[in-house]
Amino acid sequence: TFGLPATASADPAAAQRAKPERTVSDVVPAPVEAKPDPRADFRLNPATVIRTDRDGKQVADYLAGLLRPATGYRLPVVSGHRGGRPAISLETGHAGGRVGTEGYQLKVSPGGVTLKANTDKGLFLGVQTLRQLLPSAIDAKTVQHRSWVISGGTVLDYPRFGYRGAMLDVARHFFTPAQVKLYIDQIAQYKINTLHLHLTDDQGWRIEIKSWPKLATVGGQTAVGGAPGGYYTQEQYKDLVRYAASRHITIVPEIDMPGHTNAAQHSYAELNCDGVAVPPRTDIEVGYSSLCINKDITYKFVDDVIRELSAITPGKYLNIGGDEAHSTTPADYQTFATKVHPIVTKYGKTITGWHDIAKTKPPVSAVPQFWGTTGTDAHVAEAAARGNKILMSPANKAYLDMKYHPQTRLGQDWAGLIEVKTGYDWDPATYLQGVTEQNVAGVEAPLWSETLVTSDDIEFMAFPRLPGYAEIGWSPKASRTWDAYRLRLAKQSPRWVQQGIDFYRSTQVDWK
Ligand code: TNX
Repeated sequence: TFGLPATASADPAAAQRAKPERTVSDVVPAPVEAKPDPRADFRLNPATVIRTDRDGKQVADYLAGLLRPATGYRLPVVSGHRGGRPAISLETGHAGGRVGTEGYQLKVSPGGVTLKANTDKGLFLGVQTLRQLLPSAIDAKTVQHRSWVISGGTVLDYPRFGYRGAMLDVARHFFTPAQVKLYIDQIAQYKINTLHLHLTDDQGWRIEIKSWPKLATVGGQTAVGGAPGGYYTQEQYKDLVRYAASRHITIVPEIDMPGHTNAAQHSYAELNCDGVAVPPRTDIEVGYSSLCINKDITYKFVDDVIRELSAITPGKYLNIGGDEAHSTTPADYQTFATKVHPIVTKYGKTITGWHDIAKTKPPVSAVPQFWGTTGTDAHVAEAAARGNKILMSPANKAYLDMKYHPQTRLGQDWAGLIEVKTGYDWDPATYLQGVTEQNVAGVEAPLWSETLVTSDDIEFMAFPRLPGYAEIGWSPKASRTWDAYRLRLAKQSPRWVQQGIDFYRSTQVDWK
């Protein structure tokens, strides 16, 4: 064939050049403004460099780490101007007020790629967009001999809400630090910026507390259904926090109380009103346990736990649970809240908790997390009226542990079935009476783990729904429609295949 003219059909590289897998309009979450330009594609090549300034160095190294395995290119990270070589330039500062602290501006043209942001976090989030403009094969772990076209055009982007979260329940089943890191990488690509770790529950206590060592060594041994337990040492937790930070994700640790405390009450007899340790529980009942509200030792315990956890948690939020305290009387629940809220404040943290805490009139800085299933909740509406921001996780829309359909192998259905469209087609600023745009802190998608054992299980429930919650939290309301989203979502699936994500192939989406 040597010497034949290179027509479009005979030259696979040219065909790829003509048709990138995705354009700048196909990104998830949908950018605020995206203008595709098919004549402006940029082709990565062995001479490409990644150019950046001091503040962009970490993100540049991260980007190089993403692009090197599949391309096999050197992609050196350089500073300043190196004449002539085609570059991906990451620039911090002077990105304009409009993009704020998390936004970015991206320009892809034949001569190179320029990404500008006011912060390194903005650069990191812009890099997630950039990744999606490359062929899915970019996520392969070994060198692929092919061309690497980045779709041409411009993007101007910033988030609708500051809090875009995922929650992982590591208490019902324990997930190792490596498993949590894998999930962090999976959610980071959709611009999720918060990972809430549900660290304690009836079936297990998962964080080392040095002043109460048996919480971990005894309370950490159990899990649902007799599965092996486990816990994070403080060193392991700090390492997780650091890893998350490298993906610009903040960890919010949760200590659930005064209910969901059986593991603690099993570990220490003195936490029980009658001074007798309770037996361990590995079933999935809720609402039977309570700390002893009228004992001083209870508040010594809470103080110690919050002090130690605050010291290893750089993020501002600490979640104190508060849900389903059916074995605590309303008066005791209020007493407990009145004593515990100042402890959190004393250690410099801002309270989050399930929306049950709204009825205790927490400080206005506190962020109740709405997990109800109907559009009215008087206590939450009153909290919003007092000035509390609300984190939206309505269980019939945003619970990643709900089944997709009656036959889904994993998950529960108490809040309903959540197919991909149901999970996407709602808005956090209109779901709840009395809670409008300015009252909303953001969106979080909780993944409870009663039925989940492996990382495949996590992936099957989180994908394809999680990108939808990321988009609800990030993209302007006006640019979100199910009909357009399902097409963009479909184009994500080849990436998940490359990444080894075991996702649910919903029939609502025509997967690529
Ligand atoms: C309710 S939602 C709970 C959890 C369960 C979950 C299962 C909430 C704040 N509490 O204890 O794991 O349902 O879907």
